[in-house]
Amino acid sequence: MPDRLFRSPSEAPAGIVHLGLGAFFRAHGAIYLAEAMAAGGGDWGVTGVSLQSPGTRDRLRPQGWAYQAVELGPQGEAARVVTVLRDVLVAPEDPQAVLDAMAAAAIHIVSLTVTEKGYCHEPSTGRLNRDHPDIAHDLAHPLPRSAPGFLVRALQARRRAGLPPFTVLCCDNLPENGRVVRGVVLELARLIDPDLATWIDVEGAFPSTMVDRIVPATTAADLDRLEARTGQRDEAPVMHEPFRQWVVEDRFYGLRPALEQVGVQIVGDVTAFEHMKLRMLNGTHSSLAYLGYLAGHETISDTVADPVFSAFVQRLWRNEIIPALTPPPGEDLAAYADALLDRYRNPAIRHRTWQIAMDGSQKLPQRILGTIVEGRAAGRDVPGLILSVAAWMRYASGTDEQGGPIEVKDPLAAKLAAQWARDPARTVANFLSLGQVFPPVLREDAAFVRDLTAALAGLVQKGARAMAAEPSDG
Ligand code: CS2
Repeated sequence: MPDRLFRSPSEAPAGIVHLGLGAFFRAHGAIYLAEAMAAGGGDWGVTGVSLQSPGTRDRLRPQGWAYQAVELGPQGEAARVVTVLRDVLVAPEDPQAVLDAMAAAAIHIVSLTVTEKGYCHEPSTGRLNRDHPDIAHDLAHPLPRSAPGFLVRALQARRRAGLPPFTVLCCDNLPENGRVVRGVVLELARLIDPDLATWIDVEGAFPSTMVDRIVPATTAADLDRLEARTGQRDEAPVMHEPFRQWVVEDRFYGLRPALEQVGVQIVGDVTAFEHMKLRMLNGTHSSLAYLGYLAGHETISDTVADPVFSAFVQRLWRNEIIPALTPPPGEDLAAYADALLDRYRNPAIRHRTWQIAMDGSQKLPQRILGTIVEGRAAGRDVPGLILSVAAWMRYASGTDEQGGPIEVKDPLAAKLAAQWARDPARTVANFLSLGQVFPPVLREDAAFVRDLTAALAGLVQKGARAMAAEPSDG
């Protein structure tokens, strides 16, 4: 038996609680924090919290919370051991322990990667969804289940103890993510304790951030390959591309790590960076995920290795997405698009189209629909984005182009499948009636409805690859 990876955990107290201890945070924020501590000092160790299952905690505990982050470059891989975690808690097992950790005086920041659906908001409006079962639970019980519930109850405990609030640092792919989380926290707090809501409104700090690194799910083959190379067994490594970016608004309550010393861009307003990244990266990721999956491609790199799809995504950037964006300071959007295509092509990153296709109902509004609304208002054609929306509908029907089943993961999966009808016009009308996803302006846009119906009919008749080909190739 090979040795198990192990490092003795540091005794220094944590300064950060992180909600949602998935692979993304462990391959991105955690590494920046480790580097910021090495560069600028401070007690910025992290207490990680899993909001759902104990798997990550159980794999990390025998390793003293250490794990490897493996950079997958086109020329080979390089691993480093990350030791920034001080403890890992599993919220459903002991929600009080999570609240106690968040309410500790040493905690200055609570960061989050709980995915889009973790905010329990309506994606089309950003408002708290009061009918969400976890929100209904959190309104009725002092020990929460949802991320907004933990934030509100922990802030309540701090206020009662005479402590300042922590900075809430949202690291999910939502536009103006600090504003979104602030909105749902204030809405929930108002329903629980209006004085608390006023205190959070005045004192709370919710900087917005843009986060970027492609982190495909770790596979069993990754564990075995790493063990063969290092001679040590790590049950919880994370895989990531070389590229990384983190842009953070300088609006913290009190202390923060020396992030600017390790390449984090600290800015006054992150909005232009967020739009660039969400629409150019995540938007095309979703397009390629639905179309690529339907065309039989397993990963993004397989999809863009097909010239039809690499030409398709370049047309999307050039004709439909870039014209609607304001470049952030210092960014050249055409160069950003070229760099994205290189990142997508990295053959070492096996990022499954199925993984990215998950939770489309929560992702489409900010990734694709906003660009369509703005494009149409400016009189621009957006055929590739419309095809992407049709591909999402086709995917969400739960049946692939060969008639086989698709395992659709989405909080609205059952509802989405029920919208599918034989007639494309009916299917489109049904989907557009989902107010959580589609803004009224698109439902009322007759030309959009017509083009979307034609795209869907084309997908059903000719398939995704033929539809993604340029009209003259088709
Ligand atoms: C992806 C993102 O899974 C997805 O939906 O689009 O996780 C993407 O890889 C990251 O945002 C890259 O920073």
